[in-house]
Amino acid sequence: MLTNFKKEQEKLTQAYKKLIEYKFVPLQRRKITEKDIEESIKELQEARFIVSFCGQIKAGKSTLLNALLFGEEILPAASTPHTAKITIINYAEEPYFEAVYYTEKEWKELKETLKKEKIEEDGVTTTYFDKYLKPQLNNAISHGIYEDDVIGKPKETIKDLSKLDDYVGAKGKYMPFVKEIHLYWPNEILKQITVVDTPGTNDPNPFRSKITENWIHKSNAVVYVVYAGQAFSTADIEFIDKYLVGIDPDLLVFAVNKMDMVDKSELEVWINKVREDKILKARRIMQDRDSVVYVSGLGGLIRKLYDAGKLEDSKYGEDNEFLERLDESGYIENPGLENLEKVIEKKIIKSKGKKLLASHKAKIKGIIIDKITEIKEELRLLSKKLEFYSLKKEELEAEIKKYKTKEQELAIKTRVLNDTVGEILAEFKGKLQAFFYNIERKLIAEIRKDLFNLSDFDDIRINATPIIINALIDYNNILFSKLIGESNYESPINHLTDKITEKLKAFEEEFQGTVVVTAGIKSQIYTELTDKIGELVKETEVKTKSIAEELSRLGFFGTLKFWKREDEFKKRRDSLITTIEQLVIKNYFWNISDSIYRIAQIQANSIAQTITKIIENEISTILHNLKEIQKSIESNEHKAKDIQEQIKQLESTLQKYSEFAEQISQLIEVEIDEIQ
Ligand SMILES: Nc1nc2c(ncn2[C@@H]2O[C@H](COP(=O)(O)OP(=O)(O)O)[C@@H](O)[C@H]2O)c(=O)[nH]1
Ligand SMILES: [Mg+2]
Repeated sequence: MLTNFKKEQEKLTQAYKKLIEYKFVPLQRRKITEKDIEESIKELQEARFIVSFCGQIKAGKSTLLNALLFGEEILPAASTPHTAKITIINYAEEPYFEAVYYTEKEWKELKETLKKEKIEEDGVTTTYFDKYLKPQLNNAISHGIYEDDVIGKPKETIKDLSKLDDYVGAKGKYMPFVKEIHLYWPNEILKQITVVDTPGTNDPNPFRSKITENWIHKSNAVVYVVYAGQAFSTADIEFIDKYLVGIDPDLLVFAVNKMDMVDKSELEVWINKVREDKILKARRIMQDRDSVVYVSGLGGLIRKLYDAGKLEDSKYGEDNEFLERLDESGYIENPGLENLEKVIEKKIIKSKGKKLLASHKAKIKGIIIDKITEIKEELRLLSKKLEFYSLKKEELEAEIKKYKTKEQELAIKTRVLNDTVGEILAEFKGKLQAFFYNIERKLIAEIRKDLFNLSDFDDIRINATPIIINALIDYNNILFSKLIGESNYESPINHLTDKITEKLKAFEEEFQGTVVVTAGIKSQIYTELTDKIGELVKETEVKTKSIAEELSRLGFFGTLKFWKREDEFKKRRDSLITTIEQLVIKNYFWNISDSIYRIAQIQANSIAQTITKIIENEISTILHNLKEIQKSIESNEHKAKDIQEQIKQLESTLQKYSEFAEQISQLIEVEIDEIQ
């Protein structure tokens, strides 16, 4: 029995083991560990089913089980009415049984119930207690067993199965006090199936019928045994009504027993008729062809006894006539037990086995999917990270480009600034020279006129210097008003400051913090010029005086004839004028012009320098930023490389897992779409 189920079970166990071997666990997502898998394997291995056998007394349940499970007569079977005890059969390496006695409370209740349960026999009314229990108790007493000796006592364990009759046999001395029997036998199939031999129908014992009902409801397959000679009698229908109503019809097997005693084709006609019963039809009972199985329990048992060489020593060994008849029926040769086993297995699989296998398959599939999803998710996160770094790189490279452009722009600006200042100064120089040339020319013309009026050397000595100095003082005033005067548009200085304001305005605005104070240039020039001119006037005075004095000393003509003296005076006067022009006036103006230019140059350059410094600061900030960006690009590249390596590894991991998953999915025949 259960061969297919076991195969599936083995495959699933292997699949679970592969999950561990291939490291599908631990699974982070659902916190599934190796231990959980081991538990699942245990749960799968320990999967148990319950199959209960029920039916009327003497239908042959015990005989059928003896044939199916033991191969010898372990469960007492008898042709006389036999008192049934519910017997729960499980696996053990060595056979033994346990007798469970009624508790005191149960015993008291039982007796009361049986005393109330009336039965009629041959016109005489009596109770179950008087008819059945009382003689049983008397029988026990005759063996020296009183109820106080066993009722309420813990269950007893007995190794000798031949003693079973003492506990369940009609004449058993403990029999009346036993509530149920647990029987253990070394048949592999019992490792997975608990078999329950239930008492017959119409049992007045309320405990037994309750226990029977409980076991039937817990069962994964229920075998209802009917006696072929009286198949589906009223009593059977009553039993079906009482116990099998709540049972899924898919779990029910009808074992028509003692087939060796009837004509099969006749019986089948009857069974087909029964099948048509409205009530059975409505409840879907027996509707499935598979659910009716024809067997001979006794034929099966004898066959097994024979095969094991135990037939001769058994109680059937002597009865040759009986054996011959049985043999002729063909039911020793083929007792139908294999078919019964197959049907029972089908029911078990249909009820619980399939669900169980499916749930384990689903578990395995779920773990595989989760593992693969886990890796895919990890991959997705890594690619996202990688994408982030590549975007970041683009961003940083764009920034570098921006900064480099800015740097170039700034470098150009510095050049433009210096060029502009150079141009402004050059223009200023030209204007300044023209300005002074103009003034100088006029002044020289004026001085020359006055100096020409000087009549003799004394006149020169006394008046030449005041003429020049006065003219200079006059011109100095003119100079100031023309040079710096607010309203004078021709003033080279106004022109200069206008130009500076105009040309450097943009720089000033762009580089905040720079203040081009053109007014400052003017006042600077003014102060410096005032000092300078004062100095120059004094210097000039001294210079002219000394020239004039030198000339007046030259006024002594000595032996020069008087008619020649007039010419000599003019010559000397003209030479004085030329000297004054060259040495004094020109020098004076050059000096002033030069001084003004220097001041303007210093001022303009200082403005340019201030702006340049700011630009340079900006450039150095840019260079610093560029370095930082370059550093981040490098570090990002490093990280991206790491991630790429991780992705590569994870991809090969995923590939490996997919292959393993494929293997497992083929093993347990489950399709897993998510593998790819
Ligand atoms: N001919 C024949 N007799 C059987 C078969 N199975 C059981 N019996 C007999 O029917 C009687 C009652 O059987 P038993 O197993 O005690 O029935 P239970 O009360 O349902 O457990 C016994 O005498 C068995 O030998 C069978 O397949 N063929
Ligand atoms: Mg029995």
